[in-house]
Amino acid sequence: DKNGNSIGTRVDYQIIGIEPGAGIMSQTKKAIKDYQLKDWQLQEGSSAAMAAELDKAYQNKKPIIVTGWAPHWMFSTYDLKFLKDPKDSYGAVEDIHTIVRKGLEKDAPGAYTILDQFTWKPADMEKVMLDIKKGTDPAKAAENWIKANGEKVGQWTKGAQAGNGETVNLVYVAWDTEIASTNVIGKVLEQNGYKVKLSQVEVGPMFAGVANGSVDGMVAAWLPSTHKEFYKQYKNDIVDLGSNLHGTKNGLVVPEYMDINSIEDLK
Ligand code: PBE
Repeated sequence: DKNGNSIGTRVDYQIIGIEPGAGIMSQTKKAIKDYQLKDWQLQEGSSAAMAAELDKAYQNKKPIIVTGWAPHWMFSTYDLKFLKDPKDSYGAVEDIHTIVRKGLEKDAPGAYTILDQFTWKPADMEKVMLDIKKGTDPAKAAENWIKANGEKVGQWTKGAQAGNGETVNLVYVAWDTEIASTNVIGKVLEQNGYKVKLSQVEVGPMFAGVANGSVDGMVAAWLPSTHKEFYKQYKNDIVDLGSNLHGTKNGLVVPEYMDINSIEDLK
């Protein structure tokens, strides 16, 4: 309803979004349709700007609605909740897949094996994300985690031929989840004889680069829903090495102190 105290009025009918190409942005547009939130607007921006706005609102106990995802450091930094999504606009719990270019297995078999064997848990990723959030340089945060998790890393490198200084080009988008994972796997490849180059790109070019072979791979494909359009477009030109993490979630996120619990409450 539109009376003065409605949640819409209090947040100016704004949902704070992130980069326009992100899957969570299309999912949110779908949610706006599915729940008939016709007065609402999805604000485009960046993951960093979204986090800054959330922080500002939270410090002032102001209402705010953001597009959010887990794993994320924000859940251990603030008391937050996902709004319930009974219409399933955001899909179910997902996996993050590792995807490499055709020919990598032949050109850099050790790197291929390590990328193929890379798998960890949401709690692992969260540790790295939180370290970065606290100000540690991403490469250093990756090193810290690797040092503390030798056994896990040993499973990824098991049986992998060492590199000979070949360059491995990895691409990623500046989402906090992907900054963490890409730095960790990049550092592991480096420690196994490869020269690693990390490039930050937009989500479309990330898939396109692996598909056209101009880069070697990425660990950032959220499937089956978030990136399904990209996956559909490029699936014949890429090598999908399967899940590197199970248990992600996308949705609308608000501070616990807000008195709404479901996307339906926005109507
Ligand atoms: N995210 C983080 C991405 C995938 C990784 C949820 C912001 C997206 O929406 O495309």
